[in-house]
Amino acid sequence: MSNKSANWFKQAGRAGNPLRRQRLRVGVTGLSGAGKTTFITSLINQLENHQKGLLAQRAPFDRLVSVRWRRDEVKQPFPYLDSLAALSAEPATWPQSTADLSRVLLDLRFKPQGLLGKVQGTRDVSIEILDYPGEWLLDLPLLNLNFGQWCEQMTQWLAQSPRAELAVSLRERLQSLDPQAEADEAELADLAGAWSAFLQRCRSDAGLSRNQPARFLQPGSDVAAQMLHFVPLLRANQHSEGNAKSWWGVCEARFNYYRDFIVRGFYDEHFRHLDQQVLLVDMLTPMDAGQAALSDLKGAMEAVLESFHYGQNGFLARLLRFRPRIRRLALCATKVDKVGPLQQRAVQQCLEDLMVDRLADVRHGGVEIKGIPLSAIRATRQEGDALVAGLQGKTGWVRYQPGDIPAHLPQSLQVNSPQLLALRPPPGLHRNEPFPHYRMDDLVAWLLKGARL
Ligand SMILES: Nc1nc2c(ncn2[C@@H]2O[C@H](COP(=O)(O)OP(=O)(O)OP(=O)(O)O)[C@@H](O)[C@H]2O)c(=O)[nH]1
Ligand SMILES: [Mg+2]
Repeated sequence: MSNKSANWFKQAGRAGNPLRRQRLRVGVTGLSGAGKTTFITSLINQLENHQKGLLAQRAPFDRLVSVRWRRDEVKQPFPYLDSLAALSAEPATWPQSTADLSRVLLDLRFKPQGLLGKVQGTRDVSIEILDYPGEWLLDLPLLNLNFGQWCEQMTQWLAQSPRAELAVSLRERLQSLDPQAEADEAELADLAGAWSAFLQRCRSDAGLSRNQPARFLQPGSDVAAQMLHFVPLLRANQHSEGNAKSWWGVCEARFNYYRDFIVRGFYDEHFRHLDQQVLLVDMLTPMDAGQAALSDLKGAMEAVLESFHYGQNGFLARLLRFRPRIRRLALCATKVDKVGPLQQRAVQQCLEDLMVDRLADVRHGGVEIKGIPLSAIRATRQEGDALVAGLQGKTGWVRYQPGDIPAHLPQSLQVNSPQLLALRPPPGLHRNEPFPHYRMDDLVAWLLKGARL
């Protein structure tokens, strides 16, 4: 990732009066399919239409004078218009899964409050957000591993169900490689392709979250294809060695490049300045896929959260210009419009149960955590006990009774999930009207609490 793009925050801050402008750097964190792009699209839409929807009725938005979504000065701007085009198509479709980084910059201007406020003039706040393919987050734990350790971890994972069955003959092929023997580039390229196909099966057939290296599934625009030609060597461990031409030498060099430039570059850009984080989690899909998917989600989220810096900045840390730490965290179960109103709280509770240990650590570090079950764009409407919605790719409507969600997640992670349907967005969405949602207003108000208005 280039320095040019890493500097976008700085460039963005120059417009307007930088002395009076506060910047909220919001980390929207979520695995692939968690709902980040839909959330960001809805966030821009709700703010652009702050005078009409639920926002208009609550503080501090009653003092919000104007909102501007900036795209010209921003490198790789968030494709807001593309998302809107998909959502307002006939029949409506969801925004595409994200293939590369993009950036959001929103300027908000608030009217002053009280007498003192009038003297001080208006208050300007910028909200800065990155959107990226959620898969990339799964690479963050690689920052703490060397190639040998990664090989050991993959050997362990491949020995267990369901990865063992999904790896099929690939595991045997990898086991037959002698790390010290001379590498064959053509075979390595073929094996890397087979590893990508295996990761794809893990994701789509078993609903697994931890699919590494993530760029094998979603390369992005900044990686040369050949740099992704490496695989774990199942006969290697952290004490292995080999010359530069051996399987070990070639794979280790590419792994190191991947870790030190690609993963580190993404980490630096995404996490450099965060001061608050919105953690989006789709709980319903893994609840539907079953126990293995839930425990993989738990492992993935815990590993991802390890990479963030939480808690207060001490005086010494500020003095020495250490990286700012996240002080506020919103934990959101997404897409809760798929279940009935009474179950929405239960989905959020199940998420908090799943993450209980890690949340306790984060809270202990002095971070304020707020749980908000969320639907960025509500696709269902309620009719009595039933929900009515349209199915993806179809016209017409279905009426259905979502099943029950347990009040708490069982220790065994064994749940009977509710009926989950692939819903399409609601009809009639337009840029100049606030999208129907569930608790986006609470979330936006929470975000703004991080600013001095
Ligand atoms: N019913 C409903 N479905 C949603 C909502 N938000 C997202 N979805 C569904 O979840 C899918 C994934 O949402 P995205 O916003 O693309 O997720 P993402 O986190 O950006 O995923 P990546 O780009 O792959 O990292 C969408 O295609 C929708 O099917 C919501 O508020 N309600
Ligand atoms: Mg996305």
